[in-house]
Amino acid sequence: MDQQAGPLRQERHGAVLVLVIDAPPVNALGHALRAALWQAIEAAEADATVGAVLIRAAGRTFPAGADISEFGQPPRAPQLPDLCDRIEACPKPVLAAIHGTALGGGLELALAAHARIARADAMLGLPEVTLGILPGAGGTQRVPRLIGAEQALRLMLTGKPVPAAEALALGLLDGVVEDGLEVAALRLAEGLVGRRLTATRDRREGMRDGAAYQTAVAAARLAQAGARLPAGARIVDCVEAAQLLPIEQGMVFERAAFADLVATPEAAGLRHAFFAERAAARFPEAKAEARPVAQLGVIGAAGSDLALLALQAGCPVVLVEPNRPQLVEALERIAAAQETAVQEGRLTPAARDADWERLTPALGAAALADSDLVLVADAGLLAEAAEAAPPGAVLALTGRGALPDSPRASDIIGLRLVGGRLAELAVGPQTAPEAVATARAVARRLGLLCLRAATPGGIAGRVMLAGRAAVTHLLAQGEAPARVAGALRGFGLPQLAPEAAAEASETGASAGRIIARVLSAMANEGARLLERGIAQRASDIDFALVAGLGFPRWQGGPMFWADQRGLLILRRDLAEWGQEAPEIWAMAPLIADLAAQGGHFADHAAQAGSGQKDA
Ligand code: 3H9
Repeated sequence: MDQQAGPLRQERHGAVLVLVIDAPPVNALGHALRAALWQAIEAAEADATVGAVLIRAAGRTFPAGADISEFGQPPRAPQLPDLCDRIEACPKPVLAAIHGTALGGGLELALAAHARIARADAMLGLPEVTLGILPGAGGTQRVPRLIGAEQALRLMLTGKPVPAAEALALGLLDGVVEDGLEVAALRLAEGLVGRRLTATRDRREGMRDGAAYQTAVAAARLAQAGARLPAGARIVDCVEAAQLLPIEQGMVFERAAFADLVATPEAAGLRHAFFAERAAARFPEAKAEARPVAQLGVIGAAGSDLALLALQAGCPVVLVEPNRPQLVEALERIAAAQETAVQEGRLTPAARDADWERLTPALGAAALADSDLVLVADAGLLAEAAEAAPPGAVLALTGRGALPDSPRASDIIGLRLVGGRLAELAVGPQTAPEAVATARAVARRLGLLCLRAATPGGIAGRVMLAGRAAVTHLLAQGEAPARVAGALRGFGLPQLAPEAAAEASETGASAGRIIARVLSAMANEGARLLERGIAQRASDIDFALVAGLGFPRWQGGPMFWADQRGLLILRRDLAEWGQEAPEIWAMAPLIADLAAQGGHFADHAAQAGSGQKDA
């Protein structure tokens, strides 16, 4: 009989027990799922009628890893490494059938099974390093046993997933099917009934050439020398241990390294950045339908950078600038950027020529008659653009400031490019949800990450400016430029360092004091943006700084920094420094309110903070 309960479903097909993981959205291996898998394996082992076990997943993907939200909390048994060992020790063959993404702990689970089959479009990877940790469920020990040190280190140190075909060639998989994974996997499992397969821990394919293994470890160790984050070096140590130690000890070694890394502040910052990025993707307008955009208009020479992005994305672009010399300059800027791209091998001459064919320069706004979205890079030209663009076209202002009143207010939105990677979308009270959805779809098409702000927006820029003001104040008060620069470089914010300062990196008490001054100013400005409803959530501010302005990802962001330090401390500091320079440090009332409740910025959710992701 089939059973349906919780995150694991069980189905019987003759002698094959099929375990279907069903824990949306990404089948992360949280506690309830681990416990259910453990019990199911125990039961399968005890049940004489079960001859083989097949583990597969419902929904869009095989498990995408351990449940990241459980990190930083007390571990709950069964832990993932123990579950993997339990699966591997099952005397009946266990087969994993992979679709979607088998990442991190998900791939480690599959590697603990005795055989693996995947759909051709599946991706397999070990992205733990991007979270400041390492594969901690046996991955550092099992993967090199199968595929050797060089490839194992490539997977673990880059964190980049590989397609199923490559995983098959490497030796991570035993088979790949174009489609019909469920049926193919079941057939395979039926064929395995009664057989005893070699456990991954006992395999040696990747260990045959001991010298090559050592060479790969030595090269990776060299490459990690001086790395800012510790995870890479610990990964190398673990892969080396896989060769030097019996697997039981290798596992203990890995577990200790994982425990060390997961507790580092850098890993906490990277986890915060991971969830901040996903929270920022939740827009209240997620359900609104984006209008189709076949042609993009850009009005104002200052929009040449966006025009270039649009061309690179394959979009037909009309670039309007009424001032002829400025139009020529804008075209020259585009040509120069493309030339550099060609010289650096990022663009072929043929692709460059195709870009130019898609570009229509014009002096008059009338050329925008077929543009479905117009990027207005000069607010003075908005009225002309509004008149020329067809009804329903979205008008996206790329500059600073509030959105102007206009009969077309429902079509108007702010779209500010931050650091070449992030689009801040400033939504006005009258902006239609469809206009938001359209601007977002276009920004994504241009390869940009998106952040929703309420008008006038400018989240990342304002917070960075507050940090800059604090630096200027410290220097004016006589703080040595080299010391300020050293502290900022040490923290990972060289972009705020005074330019002429010497190349030093400062640590210790004085660095801590300088960082506290600068980051408090940034968090204080962030609090003002929250109070005014310009930012939806504190984590959006962190996301904007990390994604747009190079704030070090492992530091999480200024709001995270303040939360970690404690808002009571922030309040104390601001009360003192606000006397000295109120324009920088005068305390935002939100900080006093949250501190009085023992709260954190993370607890503060603006009304617009809900919403859903779109596709
Ligand atoms: C690990 O495995 C450690 C082990 O080696 C050792 C352990 C002892 N956990 O990204 P999306 C949520 S470390 C918890 O928007 P997509 C995410 O927050 C892990 N939650 O979807 C979001 O929630 P919400 C190694 C997770 O289709 C929702 O799922 N694995 C996890 O664009 C949808 O996510 C990784 O680092 C998780 N592991 O991309 C892989 N993953 O809707 C991390 C996702 O509430 N995940 N969520 O905002 C990914 O890279 C992408 O999610 C994936 C799908 C490519 C799978």
